[in-house]
Amino acid sequence: MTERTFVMVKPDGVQRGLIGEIVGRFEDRGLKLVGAKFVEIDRDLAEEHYGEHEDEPFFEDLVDFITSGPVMAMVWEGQDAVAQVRAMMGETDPAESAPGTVRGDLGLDLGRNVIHGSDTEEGSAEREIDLFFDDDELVDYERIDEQWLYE
Ligand code: IDP
Ligand code: MG
Repeated sequence: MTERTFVMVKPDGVQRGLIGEIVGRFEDRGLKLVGAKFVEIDRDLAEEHYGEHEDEPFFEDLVDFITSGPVMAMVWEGQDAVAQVRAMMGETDPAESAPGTVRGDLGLDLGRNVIHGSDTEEGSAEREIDLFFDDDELVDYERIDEQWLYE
């Protein structure tokens, strides 16, 4: 099923110059970029985005971290995009992530795990896309390779 997911290169990934590497992986996979913005997240948005973790001991550190510098926020579209992006990201902890995944190739530490992607829970991706993007900031278009990506 064609769907959209929210992806963000976190401040550590931006500072380490990994935007291109990460975008390239999703492009190569055949996912389609339909929205992107390079922004600094304010505290309110960070707290809302990570609201499900507000009772966790790491919540304040997480909000500090995600607001500590610019992020690359994106929407990627494709078949089974939410689950495919999660698989490409690896585990939450880079130390437990398989080589070949973004976190398994590009990170070492749980608190600096380079990338965010919506989880597969019903409605998560839509909620996050709506938080970061207005409807008119998302682009409908065809990529010329679509007939070679999909049967
Ligand atoms: P996810 O990013 O793989 O979906 P979540 O459990 O949703 O993982 O956690 C959100 C973010 O919170 C993680 O990406 C990581 O940055 C941070 N985080 C999660 N668990 C911990 C922890 O135990 N200590 C410190 N930070 C954590
Ligand atoms: Mg999560």
